[in-house]
Amino acid sequence: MNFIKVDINNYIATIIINRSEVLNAMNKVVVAELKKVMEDCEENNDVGVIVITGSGDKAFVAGADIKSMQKMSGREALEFSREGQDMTMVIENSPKPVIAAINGFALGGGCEIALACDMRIASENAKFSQPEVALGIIPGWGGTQRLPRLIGKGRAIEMIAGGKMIDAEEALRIGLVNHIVPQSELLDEALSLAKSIIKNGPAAVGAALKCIHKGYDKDLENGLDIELNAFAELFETDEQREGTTAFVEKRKPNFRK
Ligand code: CO8
Repeated sequence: MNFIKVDINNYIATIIINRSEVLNAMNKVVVAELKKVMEDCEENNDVGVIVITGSGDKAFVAGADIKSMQKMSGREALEFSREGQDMTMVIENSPKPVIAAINGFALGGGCEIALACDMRIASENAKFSQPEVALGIIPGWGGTQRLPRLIGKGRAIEMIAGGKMIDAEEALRIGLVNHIVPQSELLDEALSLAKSIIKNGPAAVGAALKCIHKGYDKDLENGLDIELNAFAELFETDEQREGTTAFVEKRKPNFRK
């Protein structure tokens, strides 16, 4: 890996997008590396929660690499957009919760990566924008789809058509991020959130994520069906037996043997 660093500790993988000389802007190589590292985390039993952040104290990700897009043909743009969308789908479909620790600019594709994560924590200096229209393009890694789902259509249109940059306080107010903390506390906050998840049953956490993601755009009846089946499936696992038995025996469950 040239542009991604990973640190795995106590079942938490911290993925750092590491191209700080261009504010962690992502070209095709960085996109492919982030996708690959996410897939590796999915396979790795030593990983239960994933934190994604940017290197340095200025940017999470300042977007797709504009220089690499300058001379792209329509066909090349389709390919780059698809690669980016595939990478965001791997993040969104991860059975292990993904926390974006947003340590500065989250612009364009950077905001779109954050949107694909399950939870977003921002440092006080974080800034958000979908500025693509100022470049004569549109969001191409899911922004037109995930942003309205998260903050509502009207606010998403304002951000995408206006391209205005908003600060962390505004992002919190409109539901784009879950928490704001001082930059020096950002990783600790993300790790503490991760730890609160790690102690729970991994299959149950994965099943809950799947129900929420798969059910989100369904009508209630179909959403409830997804929940019903996932609920029943957990009763075929050792995890359900360990969790309920630990309660009855008045001890802590041991889900990760
Ligand atoms: N791409 C390439 N290089 C970048 C990018 C970027 N997105 N962002 C910053 N850089 C580079 C700068 O060019 C500069 O490099 P150099 O020193 O060689 O000139 C270096 O990073 C530092 O940046 P600045 O000097 O500009 O730092 P400032 O503090 O003055 O400004 C900003 C910081 C406001 C973040 C500014 O750099 C900026 O506006 N960056 C561009 C932000 C942007 O427009 N992002 C959206 C890109 S489009 C996108 O993400 C589409 C995603 C979907 C793609 C679909 C595929 C087809």
